[in-house]
Amino acid sequence: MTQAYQNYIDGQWTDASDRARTSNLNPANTREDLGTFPSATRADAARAIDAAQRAFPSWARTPMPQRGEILTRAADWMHARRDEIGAALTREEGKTFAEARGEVARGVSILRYYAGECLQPTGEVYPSAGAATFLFAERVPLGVVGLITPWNFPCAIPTWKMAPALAYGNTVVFKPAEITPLTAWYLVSAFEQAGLPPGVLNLVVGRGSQAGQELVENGQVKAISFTGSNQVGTRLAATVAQRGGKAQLELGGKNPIIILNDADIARAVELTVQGAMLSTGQKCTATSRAIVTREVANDYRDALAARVKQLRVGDGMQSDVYMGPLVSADAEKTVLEYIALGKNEGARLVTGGEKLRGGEFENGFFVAPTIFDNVTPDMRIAQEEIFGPVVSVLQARDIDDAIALANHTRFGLSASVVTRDLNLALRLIREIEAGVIHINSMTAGAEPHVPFGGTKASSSGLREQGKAAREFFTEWKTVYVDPL
Ligand code: UN1
Repeated sequence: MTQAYQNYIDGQWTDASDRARTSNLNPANTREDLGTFPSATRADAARAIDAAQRAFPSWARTPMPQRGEILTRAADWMHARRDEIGAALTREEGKTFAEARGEVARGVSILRYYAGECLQPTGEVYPSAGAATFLFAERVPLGVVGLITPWNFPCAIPTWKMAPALAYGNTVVFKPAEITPLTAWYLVSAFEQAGLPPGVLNLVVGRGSQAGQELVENGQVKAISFTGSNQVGTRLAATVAQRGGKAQLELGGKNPIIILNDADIARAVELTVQGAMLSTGQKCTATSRAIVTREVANDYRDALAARVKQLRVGDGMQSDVYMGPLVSADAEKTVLEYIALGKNEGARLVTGGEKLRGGEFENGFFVAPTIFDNVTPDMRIAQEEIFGPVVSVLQARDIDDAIALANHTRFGLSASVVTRDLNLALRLIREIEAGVIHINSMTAGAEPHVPFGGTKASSSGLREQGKAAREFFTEWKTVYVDPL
């Protein structure tokens, strides 16, 4: 018997009003069913919003240090179950257990960081033109916020939205991606076990077109934080803006690694492989373009191909596997279409390029790690987000050309530069259009206490994480106090 999971509304685990249920299948082996989940309707989401609205005044008045203690208890609960939650994450999303466990550990760090933020100043005192005036401005919560999160980081991304939202006094309706609801269930359970009052955090598992749409359109929801596709995100932001709400969007990327003449080729290859192939390339921060100066291009490409050919692909629960499956049949189809497109566009397939079949691959969505070279800047595989284990190698004439190529994209999330030359590194830090720059580390990765987000089409609205998150999840209240 597979377990039947429920939504969490107003402190109660509850079925959706529509009885339809969806099975949560393991992308490494679709014969494994991890349980059935409800499909929340708009009415269910509206009930969750009402509950969050009712819970708001008292949560906003709860002393911040007390809110912080609840975050700490949720962190402790997750930390104690990190192996169990990590395994659930691997089995529903596909990334390796080492990565999944690391992601749970990241979730724990994020909760602890925002527990600490609950003891930080909440405003500023200003000088006033009035001799006796006490003038201050305080950051106050917004009210009900909606969190719409993707499947690729089903623990870290919801946590980095939820932790600041709750710490700063908002109440939350959380709609995770419907294909990774089990990690979301653990996350909400952590807060339930930590003693979060009813209605402060509500979980609605369902489709974007139903539960998601209600969050976007319901006037009680003051802000939506969304991570996902550009197509959905920009539509969502327009609707939210029209009703006076606030939106924070984290969208796509086409992140380059730039390899300059002086780079250590072995290191450059390792950073490319980590950035491109971990999580099967399914990160908005994944490396998808390798821009390499002409003199070292052949050496780099050959070394990269040799390394990629060695990567062990398989079920992420096996300890020797480097790269798991794609998350779903749809994701696999999209990646295979891009590979076909790359060939048609005239790029040269160096390695990979096919679906892996038979044996351990038979019931999963496995695609071989893939490298293209002879990629030119306007090819669609050099411009569009593939979200899979595919790297396009582009040759640059010189450093100016490398910078121009790096910026020749509508995205601007992250970039990585491999060089020992400090002057060059400083120049690239200045000239590359990206929200996050790595010198000699991979394009992916985000520590909890620093701002995270992109420029150009990669993000819109205020940054996530660190102290920056406060700007999105609060607003100013300015107070003049005069004696009578
Ligand atoms: C990371 O690189 O570790 O959806 C985080 C994504 C990004 C988060 C990346 N918003 O992949």
